[in-house]
Amino acid sequence: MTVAYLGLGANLGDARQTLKDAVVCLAQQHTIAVLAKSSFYRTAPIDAGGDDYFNCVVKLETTLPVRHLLALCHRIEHQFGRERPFRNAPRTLDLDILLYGDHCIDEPDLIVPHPRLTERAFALVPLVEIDAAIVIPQHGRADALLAAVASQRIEKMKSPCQCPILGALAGKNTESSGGGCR
Ligand code: A4P
Ligand code: MG
Repeated sequence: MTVAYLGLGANLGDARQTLKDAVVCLAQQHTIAVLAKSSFYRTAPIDAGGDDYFNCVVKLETTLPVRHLLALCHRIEHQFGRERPFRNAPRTLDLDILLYGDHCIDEPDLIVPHPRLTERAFALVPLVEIDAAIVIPQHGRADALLAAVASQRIEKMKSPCQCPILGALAGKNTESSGGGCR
């Protein structure tokens, strides 16, 4: 079992509802146990256009090797209607592997820790919310990086995602979900 952190982002369609459904969808996977999720944050697009994003971070435990986890992320993005017309285009759902245990991977199609994690408030702030003392391999404590991204606009949503589903899904009972994988 490996503990991993996924960054979720969306700024097309009903982005907030999409994030809620995507968290449920992750929890419905038999290969994944969702351990924690951050609040939702409304964030200014960074290096991108379009509407404000909604972002959050999910902490999970998984039996999946990292490449299988990446493939699962791509599959779920596809289910949620993700298209890639150009780099950093607005998206219905983006799932990035921020951390996978303490692994450091540097391959053409997979870089972990995520290469831009340390530069982005929309990833760092929810990550630190979940695990205040988390260490990013090769970078040190995440909370020490927050000052450098303090100018990026990020607003914590007042009513965090109400997801009784995470408890309900302990037994992976998809019948009662009322959301989740599409
Ligand atoms: N890839 C390599 N490493 C990883 C990883 N750790 N996790 C590859 C996931 N994918 C990884 O990804 C492009 C390729 O990166 C994939 O083929 C995968 O094999 P993608 O999902 O098609 O596109 P992406 O996520 O837009 O790419 P990237 O480079 O991760 O973009 P960024 O840097 O994450 O920027 N502003 C706000 N406020 N909120 C956002 O969520 N997101 C972006 C995307 C820009 N600005 C944003 C936000
Ligand atoms: Mg991505």
